[in-house]
Amino acid sequence: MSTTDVANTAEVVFEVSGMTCGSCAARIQEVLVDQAGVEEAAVDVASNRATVVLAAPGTVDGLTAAVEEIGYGLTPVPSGSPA
Ligand SMILES: [Cu+2]
Repeated sequence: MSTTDVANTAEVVFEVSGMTCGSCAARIQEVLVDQAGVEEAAVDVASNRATVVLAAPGTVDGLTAAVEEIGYGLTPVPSGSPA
């Protein structure tokens, strides 16, 4: 229940868990773009990554919770870490 602050960036990369195929990725992407403050979301099943573009830097707890609700896990990847 901690708050995840993502400072100084509007683009956040997440590690996605529980995703096994393209339709998982599509579901997750649909949920992400539906969240307030999200401008764009791209989910890549091959790398288990989701890239979200936020309208403004802020917390991403709502995104994590929304994705957990449909049965997947979302963990922010610190910016600057190797792909
Ligand atoms: Cu699937």
